[in-house]
Amino acid sequence: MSVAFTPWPADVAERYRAKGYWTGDPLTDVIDRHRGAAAEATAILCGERRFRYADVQRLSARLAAAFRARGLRPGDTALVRLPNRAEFHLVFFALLRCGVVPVNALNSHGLYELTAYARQIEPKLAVLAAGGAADPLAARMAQTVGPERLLLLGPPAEDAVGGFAWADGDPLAEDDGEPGHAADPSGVAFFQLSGGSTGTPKLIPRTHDDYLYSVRRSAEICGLDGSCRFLCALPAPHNFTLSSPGALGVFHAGGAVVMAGDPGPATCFPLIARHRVTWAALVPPMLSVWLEAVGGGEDLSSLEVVQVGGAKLSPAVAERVPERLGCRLQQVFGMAEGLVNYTRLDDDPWTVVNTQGRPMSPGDEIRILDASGHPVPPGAVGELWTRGPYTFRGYYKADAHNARVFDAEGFYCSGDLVSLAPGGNLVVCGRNKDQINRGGEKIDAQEVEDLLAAHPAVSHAAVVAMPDAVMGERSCAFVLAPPATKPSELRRFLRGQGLADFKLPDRFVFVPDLPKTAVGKIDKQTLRERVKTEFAFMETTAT
Ligand code: OOB
Repeated sequence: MSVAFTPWPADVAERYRAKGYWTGDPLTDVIDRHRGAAAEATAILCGERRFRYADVQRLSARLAAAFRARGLRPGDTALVRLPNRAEFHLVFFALLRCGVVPVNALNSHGLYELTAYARQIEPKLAVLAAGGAADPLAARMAQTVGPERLLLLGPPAEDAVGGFAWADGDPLAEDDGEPGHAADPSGVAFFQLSGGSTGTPKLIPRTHDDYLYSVRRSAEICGLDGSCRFLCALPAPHNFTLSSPGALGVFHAGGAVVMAGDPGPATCFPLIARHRVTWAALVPPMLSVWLEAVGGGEDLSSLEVVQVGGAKLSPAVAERVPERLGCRLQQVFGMAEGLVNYTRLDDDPWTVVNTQGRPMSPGDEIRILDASGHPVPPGAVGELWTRGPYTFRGYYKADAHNARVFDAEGFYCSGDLVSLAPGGNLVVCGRNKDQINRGGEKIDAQEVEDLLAAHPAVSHAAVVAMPDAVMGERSCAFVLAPPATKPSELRRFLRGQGLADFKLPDRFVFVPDLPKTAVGKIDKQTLRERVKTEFAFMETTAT
């Protein structure tokens, strides 16, 4: 059994194999390739715990055995929501070993998002950090998969597997000694999460072949080797933190991943000093926080490269990195759907500061098109379309949406507005999708609008981006509701539905009417303009 997905056309797949992009190895190869003496090297540092490659192999095999003993089979799916701890990686590799295909939800996702994912994948297994007995998430997941298939992670234990327990109270099965499922490398390894713009969180099937290539190529571009110490401070499942080159790229290179519970300087600066961290990946608002915080006597001298991605970095902030942090900057413009662009480590300073880099693979194909589908002249702004050896060919179970965002040649419309700079580098200029990029965290406007509209006082809601000096963007909800309606009530209502906190509108504006386009749709462009003139760069105290 395997998970259904839209494959690349056979001739294209053949070409990717012939070019050596796809090697036919499973994604677990990033761990298992380290054998003998190399397996003694440190793979993960998490609090006071150190995991060698041999430990990650042994512990993930042990967890895989526990999954098999509970009846999980290749092609089954799993819903995972874990914090930034070593166990995230152990569970990920365990699932890959037994061919169980996970959705790795963000730790900030709530019951709403998890339920939406569960509806799509119908998981046979759920893995969560243990809440209290009354944790509604655990209760719902126990209903969905059964308590005997709900694995709860408790506080860190000496033996990492000892931190896990089945919700029915049974201990984990012993290792069965099975080598594990020989995954079909051309099949789906796991689902990445889409930022979304259509109201339903979309899932992105990623195959072993395509993802492993993106990891290998990223590690190569970044020149990683066994001396790399990578700070995993953004959410571990995010495509940036996981694969650009991320934890998987570092594992591939034989380096060490230092887990940080959050990306703030109070957590990260001591970890950098203690573990001599060489690489860190940040979103732009967090880079600004680091730049402000540095200078308090902390030792950041080990830092070689700080990567920044997920949202547009302003050149003024970019310029300050070498002097303030004493390291190089790399801009990363990527997407969970595939394509990742990097500025290269030997690029000239102008390129590193002013562009978001260029595609990582010679197999990446990009087109910058105007609204009628024609290529724009060099330097002009257009919509970015792409296809390539690690860019997916269709969202999971979303035929109607796929028909809109793919063209007949398999190019995917990213919804980003870009221009081409010298050297083939891209500059991100805006977006043509109904999304808010809140400091790298993507908010699907329609998702929040639909939930707001379910409130009895609300007849319509329109959520748009509001420029913000710190976050780049925050979210503003225009709501057609009686003036007596309170923002706090609407926030409580959204929270009550289990929506992730970062998606709660930062500002509510109550209006008697919403502007309409000629065809009668809500005119979001007018609302965006209104937000820009009325609230731009105001201190955003939530109202
Ligand atoms: C990364 O992935 P996602 O899936 O959370 O978000 C993708 C979208 C892009 O389409 C673009 O709109 C925006 O995030 N974005 C950027 C950017 N990096 C991503 N916009 C401007 N400048 C950048 N540097 O965010 C992601 C995945 C892999 C690596 C890095 C980021």
